[in-house]
Parts: sequence; structure tokens; C-alpha cells
Amino acid sequence: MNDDTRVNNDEHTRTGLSLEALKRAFLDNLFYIQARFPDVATEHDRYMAAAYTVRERMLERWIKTAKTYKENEARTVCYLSAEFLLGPHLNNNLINLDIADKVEVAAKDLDLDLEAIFEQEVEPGLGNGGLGRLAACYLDSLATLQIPAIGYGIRYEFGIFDQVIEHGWQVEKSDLWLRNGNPWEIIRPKLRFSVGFGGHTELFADKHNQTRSRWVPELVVNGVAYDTPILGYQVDNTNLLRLWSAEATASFDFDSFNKGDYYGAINEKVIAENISKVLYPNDEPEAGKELRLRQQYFFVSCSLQDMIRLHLRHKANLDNFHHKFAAQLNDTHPAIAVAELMRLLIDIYGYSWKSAWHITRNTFAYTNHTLLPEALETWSVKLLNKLLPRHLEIIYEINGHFLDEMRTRYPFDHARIARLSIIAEEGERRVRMANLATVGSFAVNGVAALHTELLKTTVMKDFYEIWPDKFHNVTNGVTPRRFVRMSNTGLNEILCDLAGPDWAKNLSCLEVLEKYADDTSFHSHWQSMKLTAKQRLSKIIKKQTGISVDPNSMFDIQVKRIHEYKRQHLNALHIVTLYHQLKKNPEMDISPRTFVFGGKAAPGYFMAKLIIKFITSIGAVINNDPQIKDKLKIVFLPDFNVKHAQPIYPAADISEQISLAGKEASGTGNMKFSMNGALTIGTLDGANVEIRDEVGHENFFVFGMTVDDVKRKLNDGYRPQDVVDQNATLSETIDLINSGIFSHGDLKLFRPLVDSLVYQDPYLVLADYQSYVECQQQVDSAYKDTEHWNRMSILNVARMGKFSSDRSIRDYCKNIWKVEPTPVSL
Ligand code: F58
Repeated sequence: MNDDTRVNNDEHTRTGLSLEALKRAFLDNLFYIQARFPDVATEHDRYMAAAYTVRERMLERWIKTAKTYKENEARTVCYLSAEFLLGPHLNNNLINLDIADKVEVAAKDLDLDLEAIFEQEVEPGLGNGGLGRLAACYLDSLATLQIPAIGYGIRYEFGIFDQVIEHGWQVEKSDLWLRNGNPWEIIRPKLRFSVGFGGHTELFADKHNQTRSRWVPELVVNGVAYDTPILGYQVDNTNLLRLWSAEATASFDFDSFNKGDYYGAINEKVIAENISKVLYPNDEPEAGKELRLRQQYFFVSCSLQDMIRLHLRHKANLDNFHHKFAAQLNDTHPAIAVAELMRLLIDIYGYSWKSAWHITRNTFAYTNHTLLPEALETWSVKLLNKLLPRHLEIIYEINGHFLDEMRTRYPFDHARIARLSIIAEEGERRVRMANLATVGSFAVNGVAALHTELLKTTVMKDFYEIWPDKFHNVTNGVTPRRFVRMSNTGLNEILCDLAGPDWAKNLSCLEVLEKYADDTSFHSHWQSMKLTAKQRLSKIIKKQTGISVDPNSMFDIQVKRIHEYKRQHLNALHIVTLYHQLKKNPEMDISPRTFVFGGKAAPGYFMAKLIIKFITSIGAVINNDPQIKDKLKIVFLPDFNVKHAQPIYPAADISEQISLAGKEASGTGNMKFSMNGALTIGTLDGANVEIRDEVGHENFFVFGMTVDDVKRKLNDGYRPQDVVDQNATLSETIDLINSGIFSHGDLKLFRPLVDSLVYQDPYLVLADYQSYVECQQQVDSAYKDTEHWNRMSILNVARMGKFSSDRSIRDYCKNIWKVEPTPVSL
């Protein structure tokens, strides 16, 4: 749309923001898109009509943004991520468009139940957890900060599974998020790229009589673009999330078809379309996941081809590709991009190795999200050779050049060379994707200060010694729009009053709250805001689980993926200890507590699933024990996802961030809780360290071993059995579990869990147990002093400004991407 035809009329049905225009648009869409009269429309029809009404208003901004970026030839950030865990769009877009209040009035006028309409939206669960959600927060901040950016990923037909709890166990159901249509995406049927797989390479002489290699793939698949607009908060910039869906190049292999082999004919179609079928849950080992490697290469290849297309719209060649784009690799999942860009430059666009390498390693930057050795991705040389033979050649050549340089630098240091090598030679030869990403990037970053230090001193030590300036820290952040402004109406009202309506754009202005930390009349506002959020969550708990909880009890919450390193079982052990103490001494004076858990276990992760069963089982006993008199309640909220998370953070008094020090790269749930006024009980791990420094040590409950303590303990030979032997409370707690009281007398059910703790304890749960229990006692007494608690809670919110994802994105722009805002206005 060019400027003279652009409609900028407040009353226009498709673009206007007046109350009347919004109402008219809704009714029009109900009729013309959903084909319904208001009388017979379902709630879902109303949701669709509302979604289209909002989307129309975004389109104008989106098109203007594309035009502005194109004209300015703006440097663009491409965020390459196998996961984007966006959460519901509708309410978020209302907020970013700044029409949430107006839409509330419109809904009243039209007699619509807005909450019920929001409830209809099935979230796109295109991610596992923190890493995918971080990508979504970053998209929100990139648009808000007016940074030209494209998110590139995969349009999985099935996202992360839905979790239901049956007899206390997790059961997985497939996620049918597309079943009722997705009003937020726009398919671009003409925007498709071919992606090859398999086959072989062959040598040939080019026109300069140089010997070159070329790839002859066996299978070619198409990637089709599906675009979703990402609107910034209170700005017109609307960026693009482009997800690729796989399609067969032809729906029939006519040859087979003509021979009567119908199933053979559609086989290729099935193989091709399987590529974007389902998101991998973060199961244990990577080995043998051929389809996952196909997914990674598929989306990376489509994305790079698309970037090249965009670049060549303006430029005659790709010499300055790296000036136009900064491509961020969200973990190693897209790291094959290093080899793919080299292939495209050399094989397709005729660049020399040297020039191609210069462009490539100035294009990519790599973010590491984990130190867990089992999570560092490697692919077997055999599999790569089968699926991507040309890429394997390129990787070998990159490695050859790199190791030659290193041998000159470290002559005879064979051990070091072996560690640096992109190819691991122990056992079956494997490609280390983190090494490939590091060698092929201009920047590498960790996601919290502690994590970055550990990267530099442990897994990436050798690389850090070679390129100290390549390493950066960018502490994660979360978007305050979704996680406070939208999820916590009460707190939003307070903040708008005190800090002005723009607080969510400039989170450091939360500091104004400091002045009210000791103001007791303000405390009562604060407390009633918290109570309202707890009442709301209590209703959800009742509806989802049938359990009645008291909103006046302390809400102690741990929601995140279930993993042994995150130590949900440490939390559960503490609950069993409290139960045991209360049974022995029913008059014990404790602050009544509601323990809330939520999170999915990877379907193949037995111990994580047993932890869920353990939590639900202790809940079933304790919640129904009349002697406990509601002093303890345990709830496991099923199907923790972005949508279900939103009412949880505002309702927490205590946030559990209890991973073993050194294992949680950053954590982002910790930030969401604290921003909503929860106090943290946590270890010195990930971003907890920085949160504690910001909010004040006196406003944070810290416990447990530090990274150094852990190292020492393991060096000294840790024996969990000794801990049990020396700690009567712990030993009684374990005896109680072993008695079968939580398993209807079944002595075998929780054996694997108890045995793993007592005989192995890989995440030092028992070693931190005593410190945790004592810290929980401090929490208990602190909660009794309401005034002091309120003060701590207020100060937590006041001092969380640093953890806005806007700050993280500013750090990336300044230190890594070197990119400036390009404001867009209608
Ligand atoms: C998470 N990683 C980190 N991985 O565990 C967390 O500390 C950090 O805050 C967050 O990234 C953002 O930096 C994470 O969520 C995954 O979900 C992978 C998905 C693909 C399979 C392996 C796990």
C-alpha cells in the first residue's frame, strides 16, 4: 500500500481504532468470515471474529514496516530458532496495539464475555520451555525497540504435547493447535524453497577448469512460508515471524502410480511432509534422531535462501551479505547454517572458499543455553554423510583449516587439538555442533553472568583462550508486557498509577515503588492485589484438580519443565518432612502453605514422570489427612504452558528456583515470579545470582552449595548415603516414603526415585537438603511478619527493571549485532 492510498481513518472498518469501528469490524467479520449471525455464533466464532478484527489492524502496520525497512535497506537481525513458544496472541496484540481498554468497552456494548473469548485461543506450543519462550520474548522486544528483525523457524503441525494427569501420572495427548484454524498466520504459497536431502557428491571441472564438488540430492522437499505479524508495544513497527512448512515437490510419483504402486507413490509425500510434522520434546539422548536433523537443516536452508533472496533484491551480489544480516543461532539447533551458507556461497553463487568463509563467520552469532554435557548436540558423521554429504565435506574442510591454524599456535599439544576439533574422534566419530557454531560465528554468548563465566572456564575454555573477545554475556530477560501488564491486572493498575502508563516500556521506572516500601497504607493495596490474584488461581485450581485451597495460605510455586537438575523432588522431600513433623506434633505452628507444581516431563524420561507421580501421590495423602487441617495443600496443575502460566506468576508468594548450582543456565521463570512480587527461595545458580544482587540479599532466600562447593564435594567423593546416615530428619523422611504410605502400601513404586537419591544422587539433592529445610523455616517465619513480607515483595518488583527482555535486546544490539532502530510510523 503506498502512502496516498493508505487508510488512516479512525472510523474505517478494517483499520480504524474508534470504538464504533472496532464493533463494526467484529460484526462484519462474524458475518463475512465466520458466516454467522450473532444469535447463532459460538464462542469460537466470536474468537475468530475478534482475532481477524485485530489482525486487520496489524496488517497496515506490517506492510508499512516492510516498506520502511526495505527503503532504508536496514540491517536486519535474523533470529534462527527451532522453537518459538509464543503463547496466545489475541490479548497480547490488544495490549501492544494499545486498544485493550477500548475493546473491553466494545465487548460490554456488544454483550460479549471477553474472558470467554480469550479462553478459546489454543496457543501455538511450538517450543519445549525456556529456550523457546525466550525466543518469543525477544521477538516482542525486537519489535518494541523498532529493530528490523525476522524470526525464522518451523511451523510444526503438532507442537509440544498436551499433558493430562491420569491416576497421578502424566499422559501425553497430541497437540492439535491447528484443528480450528489459525487466524494469525498468512500463508505465502509462492514463497517456497527447495531443500535437498541424501544422495551423493561428485567432482567436476568448472569453467575455470577448477575441480569442484557438487551435491546431487536424492530427495527434494519444498519449504513454504507461513508468516505471523509480531507487533511491538505502543509502536507501529510490526516484524515478521516466518515459519516453514514442508511439502512434497510433487504429490505423486507418477511412475510408481502408473505401475499400480499407490502406496509407493505417496511415500515420498509422507516422508517430505513428516519433516515439519512434530516438535521434538527434549528427550534424553540425541543419538539416532534422523528426523530432527532433517528438521534443523530444512528450516535453516529455507531461511538462508530467503535471506539471500531479500539481499539480492537490492544488491548485485552477496559480498556484503554480512552487513545486511546478523543471524543469531538460538543454541546449536540451527548450527548447520554455518555449512549451508558456505555451500550456497561456494556451490551456487561461485564464491571462493576464502570469501565465503569471511562472509559466513561475520554473519552468525551463537547463543549457548546449556552446560549439561548430555545436552550438547552432536551428530554422527555417518548420519551426516547419509543425509547431508556435501555439508559433511564442508565441515571437514572448515575443521581442516581451523586445526591447521591451531597446530601452528599450539604445536604438539595434541590433547588440546582433539578438544578443539569439530569432529569428536572418541568412539563413533561425531560432529560437535557447539564447536562448529563457535568456529563459524563472530560472537558467542551465555545467558546469565554465572553461566557465561562457566562457559569460559569449562566447556568453552579452549575457545575462550583463542578468542577472548568473541565471548559475551547477555543475561536473559522476559517481556513485562505479557508477564505483568497482561497477566497481572492488579499490579498493572498500581504501576500505571505510580509510574505512569508507559511503565512497561521502561522497566527501570519501577524504582518509584521504593518510596512505598514502608508505606503501610500502600501495603494494603499491595496485599489486596496479591490476594485477588491468589483467589483467581484458587478457582483455577479447583476447576482443574478439584482441590480447594485457601487463598490466605502462602502460595509456594514451582512451575517449569520437570527435570532432575531442577530438583522438584527436593521440594517434595521438604513437603514430606513438614508432613512428618506435623504428624508428630499436630500443634506445630507453621504458616499454612499451598504448594503448587506444574510442568511437563519428556515422554521418555522415566524419572521425571515418576517425580510427577510422587508429587501427586503425596498430595493425595496429605490433602486428605484431617489431622493436617489445611495447613498443607499440594497441587499439581496439569498442562503447564504459556496460557496456563499467565495467572500463576501473579499469585505466587514464594518462587522455587532450586536447581543444583551450575546446572540452570539462566532460568526465566525466576524473573517472571519476582516481577510479580514473589520472593525467591533459590540456589546461587543461573540468573538467580543476578536477581539476588538486584533485589537485595535481604530480600531473597538463598540456600545450598555454590558452584565451587559442588565441585569440591564431587572431588572429595560424594556419598549420599552418608548424608542420610547423619541426618535424622532426612532419614525419617525417607523411611516414611519407603513405608508405602504414599503408594497404598506398594513398596516398589517409588523405589527407583529413592534409590537414585540414596545411591547416586547425580544432582546432589540430599547434599542440599538440610540447607533447604532451614531456609524454608526462615521463609515460614518471614511470612508471619506481614509488613516485612510486603516490604520485601514491593522491593522485588521495584528492582527488577534489569530483567526486561528490552534490556537483553539492547545488549545484543549494542554488543553483538551492531544494529540500530528503524522507527516506523503510519
Ligand atoms: C533453557 N534451555 C535453559 N532448552 O535450561 C534455561 O536455563 C534458560 O533460561 C533458557 O534455556 C533460556 O536461555 C532450554 O529450554 C530446551 O528446551 C532444549 C530444546 C531442544 C532439546 C533440548 C532442550
